Amino acid sequence: MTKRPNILLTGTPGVGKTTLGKELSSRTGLTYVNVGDLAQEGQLYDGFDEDYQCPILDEDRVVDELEDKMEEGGVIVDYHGCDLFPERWFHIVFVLRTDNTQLYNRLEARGYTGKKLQDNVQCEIFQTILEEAMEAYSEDIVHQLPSNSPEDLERNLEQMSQWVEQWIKDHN
Ligand code: DAT
Repeated sequence: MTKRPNILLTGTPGVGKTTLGKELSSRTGLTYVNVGDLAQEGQLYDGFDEDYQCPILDEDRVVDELEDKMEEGGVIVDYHGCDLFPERWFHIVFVLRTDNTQLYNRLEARGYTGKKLQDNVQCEIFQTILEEAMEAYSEDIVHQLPSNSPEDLERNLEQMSQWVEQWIKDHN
């Protein structure tokens, strides 16, 4: 069977992971997995966060749920965090980055207000997810990509598709 890489797409909510991940999946044939949706479907939760009014992910059950698929390879994982996944799963990690004003507008359009809106924009300003990724994975597999415009999206898609194609050639 053809070996295929696993990709982690991460970054603050609203940076464009889902948009990019779904399109990359259709261009490369890799399987797109949205961890938020997976948790929702399987009710993979452990408690409720009163501050943010949202359920808390049961990380162990999410990892168990994904393990077989990841072992097989060819998965694009989309999640706004990264230190819950085993390091061995991923061949490359992309951290999408968006300018503050842009991100603010996108999250506001999504209906975020108050503390939730502020905390997410601050998360991007402080590069929280980038630092988390740098700590959780080998720095040479972690790549930051700008995600501000449709041109950025297209450029990222082209670069990532090429990377996937090359990886498959090199490993088969
Ligand atoms: P995420 O999955 O990271 O939460 P998303 O894919 O849902 O983000 O995108 C959030 C919004 O931003 C959505 O309305 C689409 C838009 N968007 C995504 N990538 C973009 C880009 N490169 N340029 C402009 N808008 C983009």
